[in-house]
Amino acid sequence: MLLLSAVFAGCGGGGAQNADGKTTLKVGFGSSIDNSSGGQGLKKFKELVEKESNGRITVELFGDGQLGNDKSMMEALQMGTLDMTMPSSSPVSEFTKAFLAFDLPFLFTTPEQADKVLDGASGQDILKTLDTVNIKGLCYFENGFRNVTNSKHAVKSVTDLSGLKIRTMQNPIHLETFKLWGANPQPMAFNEVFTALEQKTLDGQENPNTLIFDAGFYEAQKYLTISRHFYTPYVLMISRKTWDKLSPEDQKLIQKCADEAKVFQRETNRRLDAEYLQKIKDHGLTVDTLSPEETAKMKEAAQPVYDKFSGDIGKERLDAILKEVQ
Ligand code: TK8
Repeated sequence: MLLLSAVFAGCGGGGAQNADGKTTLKVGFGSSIDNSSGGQGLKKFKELVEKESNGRITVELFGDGQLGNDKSMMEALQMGTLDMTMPSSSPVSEFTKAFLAFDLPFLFTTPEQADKVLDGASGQDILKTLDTVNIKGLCYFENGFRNVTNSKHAVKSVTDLSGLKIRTMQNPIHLETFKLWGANPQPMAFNEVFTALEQKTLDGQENPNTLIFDAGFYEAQKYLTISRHFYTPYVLMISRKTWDKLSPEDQKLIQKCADEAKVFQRETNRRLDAEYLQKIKDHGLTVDTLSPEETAKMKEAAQPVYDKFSGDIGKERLDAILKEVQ
């Protein structure tokens, strides 16, 4: 048995130190490295780590879901066959339910509120639950406020969502919320969405402006509603197996570079959100902004999910977040 595990540990795992004392960290990501804000944040992380370690640690970035989707890359981290990834928080809830907190509709209205909760006690406590699934959570980057697009008609009120086939992430709160809004939600992995929109097996989807542009969804959609119905953080994470192989100094270095890259990435995302919205408009999509009255109606209609998932999130944890948001 001992012999067997020694053999397995030696084969193909990530983060192994080479004979010359150098370490390579392989990072997988679902969206593009060059154009998405998440990708640019990862590039900043790579640049910082390689500089601060004087080239002793190399970071290799693989974008566009080349190494899998959010869920399968997390599974690879658990097995130690991939070092790092950065899923949206929503699929992370399949591994630890505490992350469901961030899926609550209209939880945050400003990015500053999100920063406060994510970087504060509640966000850090939720990040720590990854310890229970063999993963070390480093920090939160920003995917952002999500908006609805579709190819059928303008969505200006919750009733306009009625019957629309909308792709959601594989997440029970997102699914339940869109059902409460009268839509026909279709959970699907990110890398399957473009084709489904193009082939009209879906009417619409929901994502931040940056990804609606970056993933080319605008090419298959006619209407965008600035609804900001969910806020999604990205969770930057590293395999526990990789983490445990690093020296305490290198662990510190990685954490510091992650925190620095986070600041850069959030700024970049907030800039690109407006820039890419303009590009989407330039492409001819009809853009509506949900009015405060309609936003209030949608929030009200979705209220049951707060109670329904409070047990999964943890009641104390949820109460603390709601207090921090106020
Ligand atoms: C890949 C996903 C994506 C997410 C989704 O990067 O699945 O809609 O918004 O960003 O994490």
